[in-house]
Amino acid sequence: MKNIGRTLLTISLLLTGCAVAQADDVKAGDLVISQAWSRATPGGAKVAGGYLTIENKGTVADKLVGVYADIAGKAEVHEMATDNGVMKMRLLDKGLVIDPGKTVKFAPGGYHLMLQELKGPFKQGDKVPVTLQFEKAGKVAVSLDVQGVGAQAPGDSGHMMKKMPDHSGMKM
Ligand SMILES: [Cu+2]
Repeated sequence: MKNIGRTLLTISLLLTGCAVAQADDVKAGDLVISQAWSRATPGGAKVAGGYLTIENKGTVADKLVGVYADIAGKAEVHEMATDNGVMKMRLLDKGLVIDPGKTVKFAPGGYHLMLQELKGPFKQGDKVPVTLQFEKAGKVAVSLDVQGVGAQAPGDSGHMMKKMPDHSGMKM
């Protein structure tokens, strides 16, 4: 009986360990996805950005071709860039190539997951499940850790409220 108890304890510890590791890094084939986060949506906002880091540890390129989220009526992969001094974003309708040996970081002011037609607010501390669709690695489920309203990075409390380009007030 004692041994069984110990075995069960070991198993549950192992399971807990796995769950914790998954919240941070998600492995799918040669890809490692980490630091998935988003921001709390202020009063009734219907759009939110999703940010994460994708590392390709393999020897062939893969491509992020789509994103899905139950909470969003529409979800897309976007890029934000300065065009003649004006910040603009565009839909990456041909997907985003993740070259072998490279790490692509999604962040405010750059690549982002654009979640639109939100069915509910994002609150700080929430975990928002989204599914990434890769050409080779297939569907990969990740969850976005929701940070404070003004956060610029995961773990950022958002109190600084730096003036960085983001979606608030942007027109599509
Ligand atoms: Cu966008």
